[in-house]
Amino acid sequence: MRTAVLAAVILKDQKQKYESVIEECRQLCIACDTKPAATVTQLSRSVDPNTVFRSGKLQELAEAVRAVNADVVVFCNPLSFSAGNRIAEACGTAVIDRTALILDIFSMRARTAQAKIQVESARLQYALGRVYDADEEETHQRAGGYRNRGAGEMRSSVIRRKYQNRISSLKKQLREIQKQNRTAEIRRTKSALGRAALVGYTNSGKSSVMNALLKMADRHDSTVLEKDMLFATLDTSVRSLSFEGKSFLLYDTVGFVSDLPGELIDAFDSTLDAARDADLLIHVIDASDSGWQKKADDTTETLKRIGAGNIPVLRVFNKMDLTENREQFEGICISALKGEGLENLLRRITEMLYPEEEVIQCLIPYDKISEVQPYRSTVRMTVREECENGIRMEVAGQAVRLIPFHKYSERKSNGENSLGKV
Ligand SMILES: Nc1nc2c(ncn2[C@@H]2O[C@H](COP(=O)(O)OP(=O)(O)OP(=O)(O)O)[C@@H](O)[C@H]2O)c(=O)[nH]1
Ligand SMILES: [Mg+2]
Repeated sequence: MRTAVLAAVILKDQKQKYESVIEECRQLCIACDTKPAATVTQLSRSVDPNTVFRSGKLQELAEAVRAVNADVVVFCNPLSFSAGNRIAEACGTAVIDRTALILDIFSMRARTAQAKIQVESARLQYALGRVYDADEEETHQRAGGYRNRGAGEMRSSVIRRKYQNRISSLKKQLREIQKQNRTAEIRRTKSALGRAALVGYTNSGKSSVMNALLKMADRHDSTVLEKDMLFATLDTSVRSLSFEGKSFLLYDTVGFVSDLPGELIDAFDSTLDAARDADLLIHVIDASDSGWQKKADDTTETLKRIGAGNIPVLRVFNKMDLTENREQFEGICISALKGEGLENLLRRITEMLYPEEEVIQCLIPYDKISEVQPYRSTVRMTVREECENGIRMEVAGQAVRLIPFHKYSERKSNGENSLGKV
């Protein structure tokens, strides 16, 4: 495990915000297998462009590095390439900023081919930005009569080209993977199931909500990873669920953080499709977090940034077991851990996905199955059992779409809880 010293310049007019920013950086370190052993902060009116900290503080930072024998300094403020280098020189250790830390976490967690490609691409974008940074610095230093292109400039243009070529090749590979995913996606779309995506700040409990709903439907074997750690989920998972005969697809997605690095948003574009293509976004908020409002606002902002700003949103306040006054929360209140409020959540999801829909129970004789097959794209058929006279199924859809099924109808849905596997 690495040992780190956390560092931050706290701007005087943003004093309140910084406590939670530093705490989040601490959590990011832990998620990155790095022990934050000391913190050095400076209250200032502005950030020094050369060394971020003013000189006295830089000395203090170097001493803290020696005292805890740190492997790395993690800056909560963004660092330019040259400032990073100067601080590294003064402290005699590696120096990274929050973006690099987040990239490290994503690198560690990436498991699927798609995630690995996305992370490499994000890393290269970040590195490319720093090469441009370095170029600018060099140009500055040479200002005043230096006419020949320096060796440094030649070297950086070779590096730039190398990075750019690699990024293009990775993008090509991603498009291939996307094409394959699309085929599976088209199959799902044909089944006319509504799609709901769990979105929200990292660690708010999205995966836990998915699991709680799966467990409620006796689907213990298809749960996803939930963990008290930032960015536990990197890859999108999808499961089918059903409530009172209305089936839908539920997507678990990667969590957001404030000031999510642009490189990551670009690189994870295809992973974010799950949110962009959803019919409904279930915005999971950690109600026990005193800073939930700001995190919820930042999530809403990020959803706009990725092009999912116009999709209907259902706000879900999770971890209600850890909090008291419910009155302040406008939305569905649940506890994924205790299994509270889940039926209410499912009802609201299906109401929002399928307004004005009806469900009928049908018994379709085996020799009539091919007759109803063409309607698969306009209604949702959920097989309940195969019996002697045919297949018993629930058929859901707009009233007019159900007309061809009336002749096979056994009874109207009684509205009982009919959780089950699709
Ligand atoms: N007390 C309490 N803890 C919860 C509840 N829901 C989730 N948690 C805990 O919160 C932590 C994060 O849960 P996850 O479901 O992994 O959160 P996530 O939003 O999927 O996080 P990322 O995938 O990292 O973005 C875990 O330790 C959960 O056990 C809840 O209702 N009550
Ligand atoms: Mg998760």
